[in-house]
Amino acid sequence: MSAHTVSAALLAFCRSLPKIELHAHLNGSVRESTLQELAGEQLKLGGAKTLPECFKLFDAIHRCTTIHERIQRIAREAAEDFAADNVVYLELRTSPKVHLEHGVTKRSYVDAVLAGLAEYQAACSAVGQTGATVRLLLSIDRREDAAAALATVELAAELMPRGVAGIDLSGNPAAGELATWLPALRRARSLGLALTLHAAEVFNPGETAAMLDFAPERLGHMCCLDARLEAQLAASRIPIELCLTSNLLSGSVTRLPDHHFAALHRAGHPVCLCTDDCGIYGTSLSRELALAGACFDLSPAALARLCRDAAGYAFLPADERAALQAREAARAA
Ligand code: 6MZ
Repeated sequence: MSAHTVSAALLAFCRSLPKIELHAHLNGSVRESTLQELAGEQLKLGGAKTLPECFKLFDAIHRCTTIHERIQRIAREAAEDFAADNVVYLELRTSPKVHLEHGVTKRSYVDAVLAGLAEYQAACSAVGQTGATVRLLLSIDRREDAAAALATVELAAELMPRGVAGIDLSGNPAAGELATWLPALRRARSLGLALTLHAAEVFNPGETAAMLDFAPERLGHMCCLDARLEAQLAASRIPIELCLTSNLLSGSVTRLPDHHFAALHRAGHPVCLCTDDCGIYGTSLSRELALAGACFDLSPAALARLCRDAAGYAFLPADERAALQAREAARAA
């Protein structure tokens, strides 16, 4: 469901662009058909959901997906689906979960995700294709305490050689306090993990100012700012992951034409368009680009530039990021 339609031609153009997805939650990107198979008729995706409704839905999704074989399957399918949408570089994020009734520990959960991604890569190699490059970010859930957050960070550091590239802070913005996770976030930084924080999905000026002061490599959302925070953000030049459909359907913005993408893009602030939860919100990265094109009157060249610029914000070592940027530039030429 969406109040906005985009033309088939614009959508086709956006599909043809090689894209970079930097903000996608694994369990939010679950295929509707897979969820229906796993959960039966009890769970329905699609439609507008307030943030609290959205987090209730996540709890229900987690109850049926947090089993090793299922999480492996969902990870493989997510990589397949983004690649089918012509995403060439994907950063997928997920919070490592403990479900002892199914023998799931944070470590075994992430192993299952990595096994799903390896399965995707193997299937590509088997048909002589390179496939999308996929990196994993581990999320700290705002319901977690300091020790659980630190455990996620230590796990991420250990798994860097297997494709874990950074740490995200996400979850219900009404839960918890930044001070709880700061020691873990500082530890992540000292271990060389890149950081992205969900910020200002709801109005919380003290926390948002502290997050900006902390200066993560990227920020997600940044919807609810006052003039002072806008100035602090502008001065920071921190790249922002923007998710149009998610913000609209969850009510963080009221109308797409008023989305802060417009002002940030106009001001030349570094931004990238992302899906957030393409399964829950029934979207794709191509569709998000097409929506931006239609709502903010962006030319095809401007849309292509958005994709290319996103390569510069990837959580990759400088040489790999430069190679990704060079590939994007060569494709555009
Ligand atoms: C904040 C969100 C989110 O980690 O189980 N998540 N956190 N704001 C949002 N905006 C809509 N969408 C998803 O994926 C689902 C988890 O990602 C976070 C929530 O913690 C959610 O439980 P994983 O793979």
